[in-house]
Amino acid sequence: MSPSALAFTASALAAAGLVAAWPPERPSGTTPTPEQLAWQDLEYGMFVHFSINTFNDMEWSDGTLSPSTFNPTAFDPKQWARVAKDAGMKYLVFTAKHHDGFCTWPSAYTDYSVRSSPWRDGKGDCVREVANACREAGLRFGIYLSPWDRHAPSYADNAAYDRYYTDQIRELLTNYGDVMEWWCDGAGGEGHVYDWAGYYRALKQLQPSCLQAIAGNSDIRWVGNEDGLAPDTLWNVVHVDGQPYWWPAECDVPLRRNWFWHTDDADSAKSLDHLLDIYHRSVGHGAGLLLNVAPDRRGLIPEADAARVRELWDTVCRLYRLDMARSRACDASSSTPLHPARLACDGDPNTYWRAAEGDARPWITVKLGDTRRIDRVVLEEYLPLGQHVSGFRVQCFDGDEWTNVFEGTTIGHKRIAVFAAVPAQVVRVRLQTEAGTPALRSLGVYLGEE
Ligand code: FUL
Repeated sequence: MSPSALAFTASALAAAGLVAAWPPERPSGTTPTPEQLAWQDLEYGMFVHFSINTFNDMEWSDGTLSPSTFNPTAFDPKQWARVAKDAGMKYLVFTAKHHDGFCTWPSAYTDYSVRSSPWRDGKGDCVREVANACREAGLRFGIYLSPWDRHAPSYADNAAYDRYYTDQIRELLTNYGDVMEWWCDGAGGEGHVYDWAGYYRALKQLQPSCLQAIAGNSDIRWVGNEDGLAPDTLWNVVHVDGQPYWWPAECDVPLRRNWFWHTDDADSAKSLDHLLDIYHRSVGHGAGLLLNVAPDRRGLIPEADAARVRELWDTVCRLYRLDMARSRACDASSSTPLHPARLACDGDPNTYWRAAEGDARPWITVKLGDTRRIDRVVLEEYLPLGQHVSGFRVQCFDGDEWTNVFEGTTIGHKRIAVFAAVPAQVVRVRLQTEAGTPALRSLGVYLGEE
């Protein structure tokens, strides 16, 4: 087929809406693995800190608390999973072991675990029940296994501890089904040398699609604070020793002041406004959000906390209920044959608009059909082709003139731009790139406030 016939066929296919990924577009630059891509699409998860600290009003205990204190009266991770689902969360990461070394599963490698507790006569296994509850509810499951261990005697000997930690990786990745995220941090243990490369190898041998988060040779990076906030400019590609890596960021933050449940911090739960701000500055800046909700001594998420996270999701759903750009007429400075502008507004996450190579000033417009009041625009890049946008400007035409309403830097997985409400007939987004050709998976237009 001649090139012009190919282009004709391509545009006919595009016009008919048959624009799946054929022929595959050439990505430019560094791109995510399929697992990273799937993780980025989850956007929002629940962190659950629940262990021996819960029963002792502690955040960091030193490995000497008696296992006899661990005794939830109504342990029910199905309730956690229900809360997470109702709150719009797509995954859950559970503390199998915190810094104190207490194991919430009956590890074969230590007695400092639920097996030595009175809970269910020492026959309980929190990790199993949490994993099963997540699976039943359709939540992806993750495990936090703290490298810093203040109980294990082997911790004093690097090589012995590496064996211990690796044995526990093996237990947890062999006996509990799919683990989507392996969460480990560098807190405490300063001066201790961990065999991060060995842990990563063990992890990938056992479950190649499991993503290591935060510390060590991770697939997901820590955003750098525990406030739940990603910076305005967030690149997924980070250079390590001069080599580019796709390294998406996760924001972790507790709902209350502390990570574990305490007797005296119920009134420290973040307000709805605060949580909404966190959502907009994490997910809305292109990062993932892992919000911690702490079960109490019953082993249940307190009703007030459950209500707060549900309220957050209800609000997000209300703000982003009606996309005024959906299926509206689009235009662009240029496009590639199979990827015309309208694919940014078709609501299909697998299609995208891509500007033509060499387009130095790409822009896309969407006609809203009428004059509408709008106060937010949601943009997403099509990440299988890489992240390219380094700057963007949102402009509105009210029937008379164009006004600039928002200027931002990166887009990446998602960018939520909120501005004072304005009337608009046409919305235009101008893009700037440092290198490569931008591809927009989504352009949404909303009115949230009012
Ligand atoms: C930190 C820990 O020290 C905190 O206790 C908490 O688990 C938080 C999520 O990570 O590194």
